[in-house]
Amino acid sequence: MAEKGEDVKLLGFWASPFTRRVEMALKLKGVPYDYLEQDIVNKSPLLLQLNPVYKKVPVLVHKGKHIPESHLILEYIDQTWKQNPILPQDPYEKAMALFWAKFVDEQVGPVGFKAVVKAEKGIEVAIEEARELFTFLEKEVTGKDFFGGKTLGFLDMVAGSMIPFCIARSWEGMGIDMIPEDKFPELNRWIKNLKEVEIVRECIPPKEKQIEHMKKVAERIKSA
Ligand SMILES: N[C@@H](CCC(=O)N[C@@H](CS)C(=O)NCC(=O)O)C(=O)O
Repeated sequence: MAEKGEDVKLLGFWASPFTRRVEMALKLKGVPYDYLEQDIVNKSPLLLQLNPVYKKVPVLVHKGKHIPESHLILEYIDQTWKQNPILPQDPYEKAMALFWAKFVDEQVGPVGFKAVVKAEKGIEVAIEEARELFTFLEKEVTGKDFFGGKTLGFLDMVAGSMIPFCIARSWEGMGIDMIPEDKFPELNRWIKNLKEVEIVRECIPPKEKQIEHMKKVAERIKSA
């Protein structure tokens, strides 16, 4: 079990899905930690020192060792504190959880958010392209409470922090229902299940504040 004096620090940013998922994992494991909110525009010397390669949050610091990149941090947390496992024990299941997590961050994030905001081929095309990606996830979660099965796991943390509690809020700000219930009943059921998990609710940003934040991010993407 996690004990006092674990000496865990998390450098993060309140609206960052990459940070939110790490907080979910720490809370699920019951690991006490100090949270150090970062300015991701004017980066602190500490952030630059701990993540000199990418200069991004999150960074986890444990007993003086620092780990960047949210997927690696989640794996580190899972291997360091064994209670409430978040990655599947079965090697194939684990590989697939990592595969879909990569898909969420590398495809759903850029196509579902940046391409929709830019809408270079028109908004309808952008929405359709994003929805094509959701059909993969719809299939993956069919018949399960969570991607991880009966309980919240690695892929739920990655996809949950990114999709319903980050980019969906920007679509809502644009008046788009990107994951309508009639097209994606399983994903909608999963989102409802996520909202019932206390540690998820504790880790997600305040909705209105995030919608405002995502509008500003969208403006920056449009004018880039
Ligand atoms: N692949 C990274 C992505 C982290 C990331 O993009 N963090 C953003 C905040 S949401 C950041 O720090 N951005 C600062 C920058 O791009 O300079 C991870 O999984 O941790």
